[in-house]
Order: sequence, then C-alpha cells, then structure tokens
Amino acid sequence: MRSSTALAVLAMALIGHVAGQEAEPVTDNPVGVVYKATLPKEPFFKGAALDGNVKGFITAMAAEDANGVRFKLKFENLPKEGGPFLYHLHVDPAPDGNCTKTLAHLDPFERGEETPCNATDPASCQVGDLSGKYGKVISDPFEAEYTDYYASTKEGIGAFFGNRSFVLHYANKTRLTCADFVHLKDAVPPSNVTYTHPPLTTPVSSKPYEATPSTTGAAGQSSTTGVAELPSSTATPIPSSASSNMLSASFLVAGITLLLAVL
Ligand SMILES: *[C@@H]1O[C@H](CO)[C@@H](O)[C@H](O)[C@H]1NC(C)=O
Ligand SMILES: *[C@@H]1O[C@H](CO)[C@@H](O)[C@H](O)[C@H]1NC(C)=O
Ligand SMILES: *[C@@H]1O[C@H](CO)[C@@H](O)[C@H](O)[C@H]1NC(C)=O
Ligand SMILES: *[C@@H]1O[C@H](CO)[C@@H](O)[C@H](O)[C@H]1NC(C)=O
Ligand SMILES: *[C@@H]1O[C@H](CO)[C@@H](O)[C@H](O)[C@H]1NC(C)=O
Ligand SMILES: [Cu+2]
Repeated sequence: MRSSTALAVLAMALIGHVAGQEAEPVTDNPVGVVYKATLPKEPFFKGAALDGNVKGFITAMAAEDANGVRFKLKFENLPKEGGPFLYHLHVDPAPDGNCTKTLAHLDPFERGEETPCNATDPASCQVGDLSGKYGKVISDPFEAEYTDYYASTKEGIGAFFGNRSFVLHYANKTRLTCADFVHLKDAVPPSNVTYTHPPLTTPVSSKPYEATPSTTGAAGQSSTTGVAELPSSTATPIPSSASSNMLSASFLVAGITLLLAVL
C-alpha cells in the first residue's frame, strides 16, 4: 500500500514536472499562527549605497477561513538606485545573514526561472515570487498587503515558508538583504528589550504556554477533544498591531490549540 502510494505521488510529481503544473492553493492553513521576518541592521550586499540597511519586515498569517495567507509588508530607507526592487520567499533560512545561503526561490511545483510569472494568473508563478505576483518595490516607503493562496503556514508541505526566509533584490537580482521568518509565538525578544508579556498567570515552563489555562472556551474545548483545527468561527482577524511584539490573547489561544494538537 505504502509503496504504491509513494509511486503514485512520484508519478504525479513527474507528470507535474513535465506538464509544468500550476501551483495548488492551500485551503487548510493553521489559523492564528503569525510569522514575521525582520530585516537586519546591516545589508548583506557590501556595495549598498545606504545608511545602515533597508528597514522593514514581512508578517504573514493564515486568512480567517484558512484559505491562503495574508501578507503585510513594509520597506523603507531603500537605495536611491538599482530599483525597482524584487523580493521573494527563498528555500532556506540564513541565520548568519549570508543571503547566498537562502538558495533559490521557494518553488515546490518546480516552475523554474524560465516560466514567466503572469500576475493575473498567480498559480503560474513560483510560489515564492511575491513581487512577481503582487508588484515590485517601486516607492520608499513601500507598503503592501495581500492574500496569497499558494504559500502556506502549514508545516510539512513544500509551500510552508515559516522555516524559511525572504530576500530583497536589486532589479539586477543582486541580493541586497534578507531575513528569516520566525514563529512569533516562539519569538524570544532580546533580553535587554522591555517586553510586555501577554496576560498569562502561568509560570514559565520549558514547553512554552503548554500549561497555560485558556482564556476563552476555544482552547479548552480543543485540548480536551484533541481537535486539530480551529473552527473558523473562532478565528481572529488580524489586528492592525500585528507587527508589534505583543501578541493578543486570542492569538495565543490559537497558538496553544495548535501546539497541543501538534504535540
Ligand atoms: C546590481 O545593481 C546594484 C545597484 O545599482 C549594483 O551596485 C551592483 O553592482 C549590480 N550587480 C551586478 C551584478 O551588476
Ligand atoms: C556566503 O555563503 C556562500 C555559500 O555558502 C559562501 O560561498 C560565501 O563565501 C559566504 N559569504 C560570506 C560573506 O560569508
Ligand atoms: C495571463 O493570464 C491571463 C489570465 O489567465 C490571460 O488572460 C493572459 O493571456 C495571460 N498573459 C500571458 C502573457 O500569458
Ligand atoms: C522547512 O519545512 C519544510 C516543510 O515542512 C521542509 O520540507 C524543509 O526541509 C524545512 N527546511 C528547513 C531549512 O528546515
Ligand atoms: C541589546 O544588546 C545588544 C547586544 O548586547 C546590543 O547590540 C543592542 O544595542 C542592545 N539593545 C538595546 C535596545 O539596548
Ligand atoms: Cu529572490
């Protein structure tokens, strides 16, 4: 059984590769989990004509109905020359800031670099080609917000980007700067930065938030029944302050539910 399934998957992959398969929308993204990638203080490209680095971030969270992922981003202090700038989700993270180590674009359907990205048909694009699908960086500051149906917050599938990075490029593709995504629930702020804890009463344990009593019915219910997915009725809309370090209690509850389901 198992090997025939594996064969079927392999066959599908091969057919997909030959036929130039379109990206598939992800309809069951875990809701309430926030990922954020924040650009570092120094650019990777040593020749950058910049005071410091481009400032900016990308935040991403599944849409309320688990269909697609809502992206919000802001870039400022861009170089005066060399634009319009491109940005993509890349395959690997680069914890040491060496953007070469992020490897290629996130492209689980193997569209490759040759197939042009048609923005009116985003499934035709590499999953990671966000500027191809939603527009290049053409202003300073630059802000954008959109839902992408192909990149995913669901761990274990190729389109998952939560353990990866994004790279900001010059128009000539030179890698200017990059940042790794972090799972905000697990993000540890630098110890010398004042951090406002979410309203929790539980002492810190080695498994963060595991023993936390729920603040609404949703998490308690899920933890006793072992339901793996949050019903969409309990999903929380993205607050406009999603980029701050302070997670809302609802996000936390969603996170707890997910964590309990995963453990
Ligand atoms: C790409 O453009 C930047 C900014 O104009 C420039 O500094 C860099 O040398 C260019 N890279 C290549 C490979 O031409
Ligand atoms: C970055 O990583 C690449 C590939 O691993 C390596 O060839 C290069 O020397 C590194 N660059 C720096 C500045 O460390
Ligand atoms: C892009 O996709 C749209 C919608 O599918 C289609 O009408 C259009 O012809 C495509 N453009 C190119 C250049 O392939
Ligand atoms: C990231 O997650 C994907 C899907 O879960 C996995 O295939 C990949 O190996 C992971 N990459 C890294 C660098 O951990
Ligand atoms: C926190 O500590 C790091 C490393 O010691 C330092 O570079 C940074 O400036 C400090 N940040 C603040 C806000 O004090
Ligand atoms: Cu790129």
